[in-house]
Amino acid sequence: DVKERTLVAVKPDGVQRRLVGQIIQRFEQRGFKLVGLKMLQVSEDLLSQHYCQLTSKPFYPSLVDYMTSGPVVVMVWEGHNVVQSSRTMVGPTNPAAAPTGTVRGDFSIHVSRNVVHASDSLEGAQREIQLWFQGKDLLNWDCCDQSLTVE
Ligand code: DAT
Ligand code: MG
Repeated sequence: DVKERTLVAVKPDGVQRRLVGQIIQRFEQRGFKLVGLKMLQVSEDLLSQHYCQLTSKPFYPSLVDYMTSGPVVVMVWEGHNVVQSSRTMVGPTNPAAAPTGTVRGDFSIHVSRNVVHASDSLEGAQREIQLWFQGKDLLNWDCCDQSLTVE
């Protein structure tokens, strides 16, 4: 499905370290299409909905502190197999286990400061996109090189 979409976010450490451009560049050069983008300071309420499966974890309070410590840049990327490919590009949750060449493997060393978020499944992506974006803020547009990246 060439219209598959996923949510990717540069977390506060990634914004502070000026990694936004390099992270966007990786998704652009892979061939995915940017259909939504914004910068915001995350509220605790939004974060608890985003991470609803993690709120009872022991690390959740420090995750809240980290994720609300500064602005995030949140994006929706579209393209063939984008959910799974984005997870591969981002790398494992723990940067210590992340291969070089992944965002986490190239830019981070510790699970509590892993630079970037990407949705983990189609259903998760749909849920997260609805949580972070209003439908009107996601654009349907034709990219001139589409016939060169998918059949
Ligand atoms: P991912 O971000 O790879 O989807 P996740 O959804 O399991 O991983 O967890 C969300 C975030 O929570 C993760 O990016 C960093 C933080 N986190 C997860 N496990 C952690 C742990 N054991 N200690 C500290 N932070 C953790
Ligand atoms: Mg996750």
